[in-house]
Amino acid sequence: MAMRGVVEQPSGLQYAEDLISEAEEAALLERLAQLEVTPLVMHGVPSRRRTAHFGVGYDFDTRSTSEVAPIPEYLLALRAAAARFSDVDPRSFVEALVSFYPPGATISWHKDVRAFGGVVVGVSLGSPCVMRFQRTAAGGERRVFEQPLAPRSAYALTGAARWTWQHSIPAVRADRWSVTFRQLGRTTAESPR
Ligand SMILES: O=C(O)CCC(=O)C(=O)O
Repeated sequence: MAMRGVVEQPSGLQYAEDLISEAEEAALLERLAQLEVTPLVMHGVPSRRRTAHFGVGYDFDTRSTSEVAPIPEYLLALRAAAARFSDVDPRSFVEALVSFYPPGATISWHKDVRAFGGVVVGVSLGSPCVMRFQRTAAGGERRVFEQPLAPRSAYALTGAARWTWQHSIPAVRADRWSVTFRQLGRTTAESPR
């Protein structure tokens, strides 16, 4: 279903296809298939999307970060590629979040929490999907944007795309994985206030 609102490209959203090769994607998917991913339980209802956190975890109840299992070796080359793409030091990506979306799984409208830094990079594996963006402009008008995410592509959220726009992913049709890399704290001049 088409989104209602005035279409506007979010400032600070970058997107590139073919961040990795098909062979690299296949090798990663093989590793990820062995990973234990767990649903988020909200109000007693488990989400279809399942995740595994590395490096840094986030507790939505206490709104705090914690140290969790280190980023595994097999994700380090992907982290380096994500860092080259977004022009940051790979070591600044202290969190890697692996998300698995079986058919029908979504992620609802949100902004990434402020505990994380000014550059978020997501890499898509498996089936394609669409990432939706929305913000309310002065005067209350809704601004919207849709970014198709191809397998092996990367997106970066910086500036307004990171701090002002919300994003979501409507139900995927077939298995999709994403690996998102985040920094900790206020790492860019673009962060708010
Ligand atoms: O799967 C994705 O690429 C989006 C993930 C996301 O929005 C999040 O983890 O906050």
